[in-house]
Amino acid sequence: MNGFDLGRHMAETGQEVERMLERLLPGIRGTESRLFEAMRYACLGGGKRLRPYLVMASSGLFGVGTHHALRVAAAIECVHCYSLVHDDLPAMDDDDFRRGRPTVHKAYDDATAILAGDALLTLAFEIVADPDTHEDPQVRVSLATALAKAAGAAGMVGGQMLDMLAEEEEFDIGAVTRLQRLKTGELFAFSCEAGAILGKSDPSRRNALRGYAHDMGLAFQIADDLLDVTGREEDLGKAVGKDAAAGKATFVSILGEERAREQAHLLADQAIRHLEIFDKRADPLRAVATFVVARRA
Ligand code: GRG
Repeated sequence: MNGFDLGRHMAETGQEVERMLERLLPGIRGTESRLFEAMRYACLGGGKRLRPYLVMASSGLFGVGTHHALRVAAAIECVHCYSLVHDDLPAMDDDDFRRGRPTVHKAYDDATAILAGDALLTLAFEIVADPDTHEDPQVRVSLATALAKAAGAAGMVGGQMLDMLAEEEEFDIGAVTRLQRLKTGELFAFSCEAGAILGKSDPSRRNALRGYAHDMGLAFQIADDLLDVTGREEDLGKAVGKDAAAGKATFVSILGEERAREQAHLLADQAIRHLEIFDKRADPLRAVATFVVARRA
């Protein structure tokens, strides 16, 4: 990975994704412009753009055209932003700050936040299904199916249900692992598989990317749990200490800080080993696995 500058690479990709989102999000006009404004507020000008970066990095392994990859990158960011908007609502995590500014329901109102989230989710599927995303309809169907599975009841939404239940029920390490695999891991898996789908790769490469994503996703989540305990609000742009206050079982509450940190590093190493079948074009993905456990935000 000699000389690979992940920070610069992510920042450049983030700008390209921002421009694509600018184009794909509805312009602020018409009587319902409040909705369009809230959608743009939710998506533009913030976040690490990690999922879009994974789409671009996995696409790089298969020689996928930048325009096609960027459209899928924008679609996954729309799904991610919808999930953050809904997660922040009073009926869920009830958060006032996200990405260093008021959450969408604080800047607008609850109903507008619900509608903006709904519209972002559906926009993601509109983007993926558009022929401009890929000329082959079979590829578009595969993308839509994989995205639906990752975002829906068998993926992120199911994981969010488990997350709500974790406030009332005792979750052991196995249950917390499953919760996180669904809640955050499946969107990471989609992001990594997207390049393989766009590039019509063989199943073994797609499976290797799925294995990478799951281990990297868990490492990311353990780091997230650690940041909830040790991080600073000004770095994270959101409240900290919420899991402990809600009495929620997390990797850190079960394993303790030290073992959780060790586990995160083990998972990051394991994630990198899934990439052995790829050449140096997989260096961006290798660097991401290292980054997610070292990050401060
Ligand atoms: C409401 C259907 C529904 C789902 C919500 C993903 C999720 C499910 C909620 C997010 C809550 C949360 C803080 C989860 C911890 C891990 C996580 C997804 C953090 C946010 O992702 P980052 O760090 O955020 O990639 P940025 O802002 O950088 O994009």
